[in-house]
Amino acid sequence: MKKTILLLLAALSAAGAFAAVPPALVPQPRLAVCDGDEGLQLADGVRISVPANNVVLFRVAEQFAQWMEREAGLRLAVAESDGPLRLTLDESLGAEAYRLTVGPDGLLVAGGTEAGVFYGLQSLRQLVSQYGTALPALRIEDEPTFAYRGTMLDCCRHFFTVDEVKTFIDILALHKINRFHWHLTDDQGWRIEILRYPELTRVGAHRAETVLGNNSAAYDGKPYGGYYTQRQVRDVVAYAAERFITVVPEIEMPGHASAALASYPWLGCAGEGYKVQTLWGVFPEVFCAGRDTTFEFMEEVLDEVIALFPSEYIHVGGDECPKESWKRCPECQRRIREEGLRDENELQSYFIHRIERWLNAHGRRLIGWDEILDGGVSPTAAVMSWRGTEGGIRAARQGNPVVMAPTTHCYLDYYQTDDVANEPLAWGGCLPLSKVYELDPYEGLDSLAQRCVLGVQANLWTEYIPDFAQAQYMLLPRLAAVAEVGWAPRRRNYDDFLRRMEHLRLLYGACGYRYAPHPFAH
Ligand code: TNX
Repeated sequence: MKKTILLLLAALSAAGAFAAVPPALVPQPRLAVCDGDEGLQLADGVRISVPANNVVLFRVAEQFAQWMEREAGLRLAVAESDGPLRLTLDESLGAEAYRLTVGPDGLLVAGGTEAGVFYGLQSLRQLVSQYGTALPALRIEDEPTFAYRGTMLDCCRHFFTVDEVKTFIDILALHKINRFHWHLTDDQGWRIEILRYPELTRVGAHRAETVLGNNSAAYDGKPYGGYYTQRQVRDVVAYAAERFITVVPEIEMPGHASAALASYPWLGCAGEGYKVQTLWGVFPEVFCAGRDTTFEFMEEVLDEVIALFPSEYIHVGGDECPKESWKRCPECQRRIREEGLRDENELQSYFIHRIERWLNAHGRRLIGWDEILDGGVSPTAAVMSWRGTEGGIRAARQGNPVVMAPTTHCYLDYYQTDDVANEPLAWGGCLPLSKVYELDPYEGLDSLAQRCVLGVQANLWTEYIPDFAQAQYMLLPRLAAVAEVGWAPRRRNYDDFLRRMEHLRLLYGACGYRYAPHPFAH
């Protein structure tokens, strides 16, 4: 047995040399120092030990062993007994905080909770990628600034399989992202099975064809569709939870509703003539805010949604809702009169408030895009600021929780260079890595309002992202910049970030992730 355990607590003569090379971690930890003493040689058979009876840490250790096998060709063993690579909990640390030490006594990852240990192991993956199996003596003390570090994937404009979604979640985990915002309903497709309303997926999950190019006049003539069964949704939610990621589902209302209306035309003001959209944009077909049947539908859908997703926050969209059909609809106008609303903006606000009351009564909180501010927002709704940070700033100043996700810094569907001719078609705009990195989620906020900033989020809309290879290309490496803004917003230096990214890109390669090469020295 001992023979196979080739642990060399070596007085690495090279330790001095290692000490000269500081750890290159992304996101940047609070403190990382090489001590210049004895380090640790990892080898096949080295044991990772976890506290007795902690099944969560046991599973985390097994995940880590799998990464090591894939990324470093190293076959570690997991045991409850003593091992040189120890995972442990330390209640004096914050919930997501960790301490990682390498020294002559071995390697210790201590976390405030299992999540902290998990983040420590993400750092360790990067250290092994940087130094190889001969780790120098070092000490890392780390903790994130923001509690919400999110990334959204739009699975409506283009559909991604469960395996692809899981790989997406793996990528988030590597970056210590802890929220996966899953965009599940939109004009071009309804992607989540709702048992009470089977037409949503029988009809709403499929479009007749898809527009070509940048909303040209030509279409591909190919039916396109897909959806996630509730069983698959549960599988994804569990997979994310094992990576300490909460899945925040988005069910869009009252706009971006074409696929739902095509499935159940009585949900719209006109009551007929709807289709799952085949081009991109904003459409006038929205949920009728006058009829109570719309709200009954929403509540029954949300009833199934909250049973699937343990997330405290449920995203209800709220963005880009044209009001023409409400202006023409007698039911909507009656609602405006009876509720004493001033106009259609207040009708949208009525819609969102009513849904928020339902969510709150069921133990959840509402989050929506910054349009939920129009016509008045409740004091408790969380606002995701996408049209710049202005909405977020306004909301934070009045005390609402805020997630910053402005197009200016967080829209990873935009081009990443201005050399558009040599890039795959993208939404437009140019958002290079350096610009993503500049986001300051606190800008414009005094210290009181800053406390309302829950965090930041990267958004990957997929109108022009037809497959998962391109999704990765758009996501990486820009996600790393968002991750660092969310983890370490106050200590940032772009040149140093790029230096550290040169190491992380190697790990992307080892994991088989595709990434855009532009920012790197080739
Ligand atoms: C705006 S961001 C949208 C999406 C589009 C995106 C394209 C938001 C709340 N709405 O529907 O896909 O722009 O960048």
